[in-house]
Amino acid sequence: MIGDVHGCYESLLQLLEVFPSSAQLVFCGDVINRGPAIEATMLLVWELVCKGRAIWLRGNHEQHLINCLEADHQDCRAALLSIDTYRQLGDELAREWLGRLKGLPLVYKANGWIATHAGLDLNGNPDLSIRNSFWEDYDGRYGRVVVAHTPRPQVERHRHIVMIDTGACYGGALSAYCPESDAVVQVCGDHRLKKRWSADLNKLKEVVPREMTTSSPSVLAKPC
Ligand SMILES: [Mn+2]
Repeated sequence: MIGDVHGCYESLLQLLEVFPSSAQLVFCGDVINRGPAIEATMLLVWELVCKGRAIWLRGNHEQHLINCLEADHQDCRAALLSIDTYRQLGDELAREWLGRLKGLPLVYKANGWIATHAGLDLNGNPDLSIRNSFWEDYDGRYGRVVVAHTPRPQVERHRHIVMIDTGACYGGALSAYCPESDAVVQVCGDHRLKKRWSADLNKLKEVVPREMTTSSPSVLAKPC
């Protein structure tokens, strides 16, 4: 499982070097936007998908781009221009991606665990932007759920939920997590973006309710 890449192409290249070509990868959504090399990142991940090496789950950023590309009203032009991916790719290229983006699955189901971008609603359906209500209410009925979406200082396990987004595009790390072994592999995110977003990752410790049991899986390799 790989957390939000957000256009951090160089970091993704470094991370992929760690894995053998036989490794099955699942990108947990938000491959696009924010970072400096969005098209290169999309092409790299899509190549892995085409080779059968990776699953690219849909994140709220991919969903927003789909919605804006499909919208047929005056406001959509302004909305599109506010999207990094659209600005970097341009109109023609962005529209070429629409079919592929619409085909991205919302959830990946494995034996004993599932993955989706942000979490599940009360009916067990993927919700690409959900936060607190999922963290507080999820009772483990669908097994362990691996999510990204909310950056954390480290990969963290909260009862039945594992959060793997470590804010690569905010100057944090790009993390990969293996649900079978509980291992984490990390490389540095894009530190050039830290200033732009001025996010202090330590402040994120307060995002998740403190009463939830927290533990960090062991980090196997951290070439940062
Ligand atoms: Mn997200």
